[in-house]
Formats: sequence, C-alpha cells, structure tokens
Amino acid sequence: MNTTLSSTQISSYSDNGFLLIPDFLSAAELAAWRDAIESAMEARGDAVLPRDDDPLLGASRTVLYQRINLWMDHPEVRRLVLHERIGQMAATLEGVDGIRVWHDQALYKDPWANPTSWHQDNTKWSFSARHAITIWVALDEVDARNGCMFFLLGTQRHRLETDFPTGAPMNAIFTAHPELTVIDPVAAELPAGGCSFHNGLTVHAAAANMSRHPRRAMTCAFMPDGATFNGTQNVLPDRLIKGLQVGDTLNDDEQNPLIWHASGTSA
Ligand SMILES: O=C(O)CCC(=O)C(=O)O
Repeated sequence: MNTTLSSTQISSYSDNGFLLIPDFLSAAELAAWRDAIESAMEARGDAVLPRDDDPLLGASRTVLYQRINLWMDHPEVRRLVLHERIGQMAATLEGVDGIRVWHDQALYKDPWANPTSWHQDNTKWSFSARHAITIWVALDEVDARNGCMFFLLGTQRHRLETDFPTGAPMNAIFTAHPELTVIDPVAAELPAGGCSFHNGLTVHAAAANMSRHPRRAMTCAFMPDGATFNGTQNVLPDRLIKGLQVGDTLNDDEQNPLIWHASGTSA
C-alpha cells in the first residue's frame, strides 16, 4: 500500500476536501482486497448490516448494492481495511490525533444502476464532526461511464443542515442550495486499486453505471477520536442506542474501534 502523503497532497486535501491516490494498492494487494470483499459479500447474503435487527434489510439496489461493516464478520476484511496505516493517513489528512472506524461499506453499482445523488456524508451519521473522512477504494477501474465519483471542490467548509438521500433527484441539493451551482464538479476517475479520500462534508455524487459490468468499490468512513453522539441512530445497533445520551462519546471498541492514535495506542 502506498500510504505516504506529501505536504502537497495534504494541503491539496485541505483546500479541496478530497484527494485522489491512483497508485494506492499494488496488483497483488488489489487481488487480495477483491478476494476478501467478494467472499465477505457472499457470506453476508441479504443482510445489509451484520445484525438480526437489520433496519436496512431489503434495501433497493437501484442506486447501490451495499453491505456495511463487513469487518465485523470477516477477519480478512478487518485486517486489510481497518489497517493502522490507513487510519494514520486519515488522521494526517484531517490533522487529528486519533481515528475510529465509523463504518466500512462495500459499494457496488450494478450494471445500469442509477447515479448516486449529490450529498454530504456526515449529515447522515450519528456524530457531527468537521473531521470525518472516508477512503473509497476502486476495485475496478472507474470513469464517468461506469459510475466514478464527482466532488464539489471546497464544499467541506460548510455543513448543510439537511440530509440529501443518495436516491434523491440529482438536482435536489442545487435547488435547495443555489450557491453550489457555480462550482464545476471534478470527476474522480481512478484505475483499479486507486483510492480517494473525501471529507465528511464534501458534497459528492457518482454517475450512473452505463456499462454492462458491476462497478465495485470498498470504502471505510472514519470519525475523529472523541466524536460524540448527536441523537441519530444510523448504523448504531439498538444495544448501544439504549445506553446513549446526546453528547456521549462514541468510543465503544466493538462498534467503533480506534485504529490509529498519535500516542501509539489502538484497539
Ligand atoms: O460509490 C458511490 O456511488 C458513492 C460513494 C459515496 O457516496 C461515499 O463513499 O460517500
């Protein structure tokens, strides 16, 4: 894994709200990621979340075929994706001391699937933080034809109070926020094995898959250590929700493991 970050990459991420690393995985590493994720997806079956009380069970595949927290039931996914060096990259890009996993997410776009509509990630989640960050790893080459992501430069600086669902009309966010219409979207084309990082507030979308092959991506969203519960359940299990008050720190190591900390400690 190419996990070195230059000062130019760090400042580009900070200015733009995203960074592309086309040479992230070697060919052998890409093969290992594909094997692990395919096997975890197959083992997971119909369940979106690794729980019996899965509120997302039966979620539509019109936009994305998604399986969340594969790390929880597949040790090889945990070893590859919750890697300390990936956590360190996320912490470095965000300038924070510690990084916990929010959730991983395999995101496959079936052939002919709809676009993923424009949204911010952090407005969906159970914590509100400026320093949330996601790695998105291309398991297949992606371009505008088969559903690559698009980013709106600089939008990480403003939280939009409304959540825009990924299945919403593509113009929903622009109708509500005309100030975004002046920004030219940047296409995140990547070779297989390349990755992008984006901030949890960066407005982004993905194109429709106009090819006859699935577009496979593996992602992991991270939260800064110390992030607190904002009252939204999202992917948190009932067993945790029952004991959480708004303002409590989300530091349950079975749900949100610490994968890198400047002090050298991790779960
Ligand atoms: O893969 C996609 O289509 C969208 C990905 C996305 O929205 C994300 O990773 O935050």
